Amino acid sequence: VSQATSQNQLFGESVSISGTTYETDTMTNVTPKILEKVGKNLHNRKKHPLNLMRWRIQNFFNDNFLKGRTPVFSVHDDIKPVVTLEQNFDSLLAPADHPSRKPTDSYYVNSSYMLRAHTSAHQRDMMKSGLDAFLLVGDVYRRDEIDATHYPVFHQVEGVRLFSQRELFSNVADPTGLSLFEDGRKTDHKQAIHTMESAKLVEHDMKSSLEKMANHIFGKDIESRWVDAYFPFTHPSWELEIKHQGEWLEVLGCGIMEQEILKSAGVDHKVGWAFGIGLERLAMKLYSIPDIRLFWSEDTGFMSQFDVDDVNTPITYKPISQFPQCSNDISFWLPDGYSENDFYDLVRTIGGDLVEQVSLVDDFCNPKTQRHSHCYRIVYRHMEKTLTQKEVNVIHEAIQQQAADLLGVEIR
Ligand code: FA5
Ligand code: MG
Repeated sequence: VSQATSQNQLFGESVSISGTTYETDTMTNVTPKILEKVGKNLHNRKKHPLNLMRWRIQNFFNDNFLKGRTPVFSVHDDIKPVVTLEQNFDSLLAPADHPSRKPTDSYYVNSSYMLRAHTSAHQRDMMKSGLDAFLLVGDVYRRDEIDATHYPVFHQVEGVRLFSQRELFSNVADPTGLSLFEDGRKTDHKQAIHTMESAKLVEHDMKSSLEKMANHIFGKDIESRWVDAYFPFTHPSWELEIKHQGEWLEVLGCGIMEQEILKSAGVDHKVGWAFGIGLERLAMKLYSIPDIRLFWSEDTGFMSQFDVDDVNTPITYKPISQFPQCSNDISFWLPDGYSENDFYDLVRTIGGDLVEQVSLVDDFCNPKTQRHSHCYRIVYRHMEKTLTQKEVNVIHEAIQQQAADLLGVEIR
């Protein structure tokens, strides 16, 4: 039984997402549990920690980038997360064989639409609509492992800034002879079409802006470093890491936008930079929030701790109380075409937020039959009460049953 068939059993012929109906097909792998999150818009919920984080970032750009008294960056926070595959991948030059396109990594509505895997999915269209500087805040969806820092829905802020030739060279004493473009060679430091001076000025503007943002959020004394990175839609590309309680933490990805994308947006006379930052990761560090599931808690014990009028108020989250964990193992023989992420989704669909972590504890290959089996340990914990072993067993048995029925595994 393929995963695609099982998902169609969940939705039938069509699935409705925020009032729009989409036909399902063999690519469909969204689940009802995931679709429950669409429209929650935690980033727009007043006094939610993700809202506080988003305002810290937005205030930084509003206060530091002004044309007269008007903020340079416009802010967009209610763009729906259903996008075309073309927007999420092709518009950003993702190669046909890029791993992020695999059905095991993203949530597909059908073979034309998906839940965006990053806010970059809107870059091209925002520029095409005439925007030169914008922030875009939104929920993004990825099929991923299950632990305290990974959840299939999280939130990003995308930032884009474009420059005309006059704007980029406005601080150069004598800009005669300088130009943005040349018929050059691609190196580690620049794209073929960019001159070294335009690449370096864009890089400098981006890095100094983002370092200032990190200082605004984490304080003046924070240690940070730039690490070379790769994205299909920027070159060169970097990640910014900050040192937090002795550990380096990746907070954002960024780079000089591929000129081909600006060209497809009709702004090929400009150059620009872009970044994407994850809100949960920042908020977990800034407020000492131990588990990413807490962002979805409706518990007043959680929410009331963020009830502040000034978004810059320092807050240290105090655990409401840690209820005990229960852990149960599940072992099965793998069918052909088995994908771990299919199993993780099934666990989430049935166990919901009671599942704290799923880890592969044994991978066995029978030397005679060459059959593989996996053993996973599922850790259950309720955020707000003690789970009994009996309650856990009911969920665990349902997971075993459905794994056999829907994924075709053979329970050992
Ligand atoms: C991207 O999503 C790129 N679109 C970022 C970008 C934009 C690069 C514009 C260049 C130009 P990445 O997958 O690394 O890249 O995610 C970006 C940020 O989102 C990370 O730095 C991190 O802060 C956050 N993030 C990524 N994955 C997770 C996750 N599973 N849980 C929480 N936060 C995450
Ligand atoms: Mg990354």
